Amino acid sequence: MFKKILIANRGDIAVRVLRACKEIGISTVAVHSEIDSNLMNVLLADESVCIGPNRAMDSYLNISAILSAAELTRVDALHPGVGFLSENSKFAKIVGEHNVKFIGPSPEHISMMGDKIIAKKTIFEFGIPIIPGSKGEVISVQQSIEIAKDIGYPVIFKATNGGGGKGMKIANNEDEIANAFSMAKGEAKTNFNDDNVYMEKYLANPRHIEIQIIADNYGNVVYLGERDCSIQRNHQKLLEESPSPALSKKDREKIGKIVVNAISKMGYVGVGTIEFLYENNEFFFMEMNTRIQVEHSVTEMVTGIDIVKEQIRIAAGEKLSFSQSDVKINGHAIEFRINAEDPQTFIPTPGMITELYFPGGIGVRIDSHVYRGYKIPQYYDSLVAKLIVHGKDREECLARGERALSEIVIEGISTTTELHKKLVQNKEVINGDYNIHWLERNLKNL
Ligand code: MV4
Repeated sequence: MFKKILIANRGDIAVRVLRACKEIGISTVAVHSEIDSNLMNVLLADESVCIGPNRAMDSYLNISAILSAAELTRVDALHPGVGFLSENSKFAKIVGEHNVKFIGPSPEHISMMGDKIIAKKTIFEFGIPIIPGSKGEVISVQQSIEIAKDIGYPVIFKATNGGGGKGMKIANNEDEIANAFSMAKGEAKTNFNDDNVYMEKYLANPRHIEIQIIADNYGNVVYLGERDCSIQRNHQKLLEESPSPALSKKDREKIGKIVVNAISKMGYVGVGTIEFLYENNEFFFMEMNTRIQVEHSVTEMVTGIDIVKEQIRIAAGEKLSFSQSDVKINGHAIEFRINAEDPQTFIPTPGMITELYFPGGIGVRIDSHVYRGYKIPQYYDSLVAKLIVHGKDREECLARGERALSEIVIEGISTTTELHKKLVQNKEVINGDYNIHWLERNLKNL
């Protein structure tokens, strides 16, 4: 097992990784920007290194500064967390070349999934269903029209190197193709410095359902059920739950088997998430995330498996300590993302937390890095805390969520807590009757 790990991240996820390290008995090194010297993960770590000025470009994305910190503190592994450099294959490769184990999949698997066309092709070859569309890039309006004739309207153009919904344009008929094609190319160029786009059939009202997998170096691959992340706004997830209210046990087992088979054939090692659009009882591959995700905790609550600890053990060359038949989905879990944002406009509200009380009691988990007197900086994302509640079934879980939300006190800043209180009382949320557009369509009437 590793002796010392550098955590190349900040905030709640850095605390989450640090907790796993402490429980295994691994020393921790925190790296931080200038303003982050009083961050909880820095205070809890055994050692810390300031890696640069506040802008992420100068610190958390500064590869040479992070490598220097790794050499200076003589760590034997590095955990990238989420966001920042966690899906940067070049970073993963350089870390490995410095004799530091990158806690994640191989650079080759990271870059394979980073290119959306290669990802789709690979995933399809290994038997996972994909959305009908162009074979690769579309290069002309004429070609787009030909493909659309085949798959039917509406269609969507997506950036090959895209993500987060940027560079996506819908065409409802042949007349809209030329405009959508050039708009998508323009946005792709602006956002990703690459104007390549591809085309798919547009699914109007799907859910976002993702499968968590974990794979070791010895060919063992296990799926840990799914998460329904459909309640989102502007591609920012707000509430996630497991199991999905839309999925039967039979459907879960069917997609689970397909995913495990594909991941085995790919030779993928580590934790990963295969994201799907789910419509009319059908799964369509969207993307694969090659890192731990923010919402991994809902899966931990229903499976009882510490995914971060398993991730570290796998990177250290250990075998998975459980098999598929050991994995049982127990009850229900919901994660509420408490963000420092206005609950109506979602405009960030950085500033000092002047009063703080987090809920507790049976089935309640808080993953957070903030404390009373902590000042949320303007430079990074706005996640303040994740409230995760677990219950024997969805009904108890929702009631527990409502109870826990009512106990939260966060003063000095606005948070999304108020929105969550409305969500858990909403009839459609209670019925599990929502899709990826539900929040944006219902925000005004909540
Ligand atoms: C789609 C789609 C509908 N049809 N693809 C958004 C982000 C990117 N990763 C993929 N996205 C979508 N792809 C087809 N063929 C709708 C979305 C989409 C979406 C997906 C998941 C979660 C939220 C979303 C919000 C808007 C659009």
